[in-house]
Amino acid sequence: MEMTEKKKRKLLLINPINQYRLGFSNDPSTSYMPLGLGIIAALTPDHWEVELIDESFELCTFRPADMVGFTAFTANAFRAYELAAMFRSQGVHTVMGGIHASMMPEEVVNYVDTTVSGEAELIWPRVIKDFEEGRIQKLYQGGITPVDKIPFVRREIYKKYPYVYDLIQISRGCPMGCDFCSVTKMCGSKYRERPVEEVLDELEQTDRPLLFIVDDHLINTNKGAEERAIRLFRGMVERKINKLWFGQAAMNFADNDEVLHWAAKSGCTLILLGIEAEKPEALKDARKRLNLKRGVDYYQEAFRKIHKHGIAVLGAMIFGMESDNEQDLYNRMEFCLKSGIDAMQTSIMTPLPGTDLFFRLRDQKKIDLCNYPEDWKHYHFKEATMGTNHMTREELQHTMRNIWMKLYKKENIRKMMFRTLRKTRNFKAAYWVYGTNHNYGRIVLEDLLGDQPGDLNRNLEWIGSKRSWYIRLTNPVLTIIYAIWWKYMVRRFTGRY
Ligand code: B12
Ligand code: SF4
Repeated sequence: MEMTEKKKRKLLLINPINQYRLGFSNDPSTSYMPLGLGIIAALTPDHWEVELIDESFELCTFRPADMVGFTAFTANAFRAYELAAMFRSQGVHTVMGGIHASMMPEEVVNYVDTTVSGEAELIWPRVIKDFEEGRIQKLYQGGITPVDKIPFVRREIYKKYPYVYDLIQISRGCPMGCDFCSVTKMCGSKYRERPVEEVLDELEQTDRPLLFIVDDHLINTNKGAEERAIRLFRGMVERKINKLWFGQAAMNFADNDEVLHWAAKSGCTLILLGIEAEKPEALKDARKRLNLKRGVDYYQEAFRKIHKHGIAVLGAMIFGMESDNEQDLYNRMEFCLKSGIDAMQTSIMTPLPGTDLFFRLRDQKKIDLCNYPEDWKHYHFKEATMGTNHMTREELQHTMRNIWMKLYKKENIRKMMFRTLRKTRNFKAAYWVYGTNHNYGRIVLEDLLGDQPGDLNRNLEWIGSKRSWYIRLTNPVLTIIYAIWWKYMVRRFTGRY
């Protein structure tokens, strides 16, 4: 036994984090487990020891290994290259996969020993075998995985870190092909839906009280999707998979009352809706067909239906579409404030590599931050990398700073919390919304955070400034609510750790 243990090869799986802008990794409550690496771990044979290093929690330093595997979003790609250089200088074989490697394999091959483009399920066993046999190649194409070949995520690798959420993926692919999005390019245009029973079995292996279903569309647009969703949510209730969860969906999430009923019953508390814009011209820019088809007038009706079931809405909005002018940005801000969305994800349009938007704007020489790979570190959606047809990059950035200061102002997010409570009559939803808006505020205003007078503290208050009457008035109310619910909430929202 001891002999076999000694002979095991070592695979380090690394989630590199952009050190220039931490983004979601700024806070443990928004540091999510890298699911792709859990799949790689599941596909790796037993005679390999696998260890995860997640830079959301610790900086990666050199440690001996036979092979290092990086995953990376575009915003983290440059950091992956820095780390790869460190491991390569010590003779460790480096491999990179994930979305950036899939969209930019021709770049990635210059910085790591082996690049894996596309999904890993069908190709990773071969990569490992080739490595063991001394004939590993520079580039592998993974392609699209048939749904029955997707393994359960090997969750034990996440145990070393205090992730607040469990993550699960129940389907891949999207036929919509929006202009700015890489999902159709990465995962193909057909929905690949895992069998409901299998998803429920995997869910039973998760043990955190909070869950994030990462699918881009919780309810796909194909035939039978609603019925399938109901089976899933009902199955969660029947199997007593007791979670508070959030997911991502398109506007069709609100179509069917029975779907909403079972979603809520199974613990759905917050749903991210890809709204993107309230202006049809901007939706046309982005080829956001689904929203155009419904019409922007439908949005509020959808929010109302969702609220009725006690679920809060996280509106994903994009600012800086090609046709946007300054007034459009302020109109979008007003929409965020008044439309009835509860939490606000407000991103700056960013040309992700591999998307139609990227190729078009690159050819038109409209992307300002294009000194790759260094400039990928700006591609985290909180920094303008280009202007619009009516604004320069600097004007866009400046306007966004003003808008963010208004949207994520402490008074405003507190008002939004009380509004959510009124509309959903769900305290958990209101609390989640409050935390989410706080987190987004910290992410978009990251460069203003500090502990000196004039800085913004982590509670989104200006250090040295007097508190407004609204904050002073509502503080006692919140104190009472916390006193009653605090223990329960801490247990729910921080997991068992
Ligand atoms: C979950 C998710 C998140 C989570 C992150 C969870 C996490 N820790 O990874 C959260 C909510 C934090 C998030 C945030 C953002 N996200 Co996001 N997110 C996703 C989503 C919906 C699913 C990713 C996922 O878990 N998939 C399931 C796993 C199994 O798939 P996978 O990671 O691709 O892994 C497979 C392969 O890539 C490969 N692989 C992966 N890693 C490795 C490593 C090796 C060594 C090998 C060999 C293979 C390999 O094998 C796996 C199995 O086939 C994708 C969309 C999508 N469908 O992919 C967008 C996506 C990844 N996100 C995206 C974006 C843009 C963002 C944001 C910037 C959005 C915003 N407006 O703020 C932020 C910023 C994130 C940041 N750190 O900078 C883009 C990224 C594009 C890019 N080129 O970088 C995507 C593709 C969506 C899109 N619209 O295009 N996101
Ligand atoms: S934005 Fe949503 S609907 Fe559009 S391609 Fe991406 S995943 Fe599909």
